[in-house]
Amino acid sequence: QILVLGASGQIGTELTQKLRSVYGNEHVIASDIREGNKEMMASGPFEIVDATNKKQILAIVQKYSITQIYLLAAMLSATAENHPQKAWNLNMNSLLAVLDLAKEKHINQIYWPSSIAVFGPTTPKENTPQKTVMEPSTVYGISKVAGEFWCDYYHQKFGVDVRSLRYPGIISWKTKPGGGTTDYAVDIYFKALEDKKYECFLSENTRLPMMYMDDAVNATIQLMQVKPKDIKIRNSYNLSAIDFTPKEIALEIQKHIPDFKITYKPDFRQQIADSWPQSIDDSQAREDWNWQHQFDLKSMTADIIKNLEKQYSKSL
Ligand code: VAH
Repeated sequence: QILVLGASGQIGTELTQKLRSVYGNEHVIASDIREGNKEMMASGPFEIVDATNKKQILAIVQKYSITQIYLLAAMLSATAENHPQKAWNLNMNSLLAVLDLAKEKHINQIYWPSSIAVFGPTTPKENTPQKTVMEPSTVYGISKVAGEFWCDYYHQKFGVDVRSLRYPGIISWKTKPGGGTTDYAVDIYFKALEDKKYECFLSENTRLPMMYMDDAVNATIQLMQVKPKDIKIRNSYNLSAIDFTPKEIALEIQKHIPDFKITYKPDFRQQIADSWPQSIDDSQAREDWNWQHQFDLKSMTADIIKNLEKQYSKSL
């Protein structure tokens, strides 16, 4: 039995649906502090849960005999800069609550996402290695570094089976992200279809590591299915697929929508983006559990535009 915390968010929404298709609707309990989209609410059990409240989580764990938790509740990088204390409380207390439930043997497996935001201005920017300097300059990054150390600690000390990936920017079309620095690469597709123009909050040559949602969801489920002995990294695996700049994604969109126009007006998020790597070396994930991505910028763009066009024509 699986519990997804943060199931109504950008990744939670698609992860829940994929888990339901793999393990069966009744075996995947979705939860969040707000309801999810129609598809999720209709396809299986849903519970309102505050992910920082251990008692509430335990009640659900017992009600459904949960064995695995995917913890997707978090405050992202840009929002966290404006609400540091709230971000720390949400990002840390939810993780510690779930780690404790595993330590106390209420559950036996945890997935927790880390991020390339664990890296900072002093980290090598290109092909950032698995083991390198982690001196983040954002509140979000600090919470992810601390979280990674907690995961490793609970594994070493109490044998907790916790697994983690350092996600790059995740690009989706079903649910929008909220409050991240990589959100532009989602917004741009919606704006391209709605008004054929987009004002980007990052500058044209800001290169960041990114990944299509389908790849991210597959990596997550794949990691959770690996035999424990094959998981060599217990803080968090580097994970990568593609990297591009706002200019490059705009050019790709123009192949489908020739009169699409992009303008640039960098804001405070530019500094966050500038502190992160441009590309990631994820060879350890590829070696240890055979990680492979499917989508590049071209195939991802074609897939998103095809799906959004379908969605817009339905809503007309
Ligand atoms: C953010 N999407 O922008 C997140 C992420 C790689 C960055 O973790 O905050």
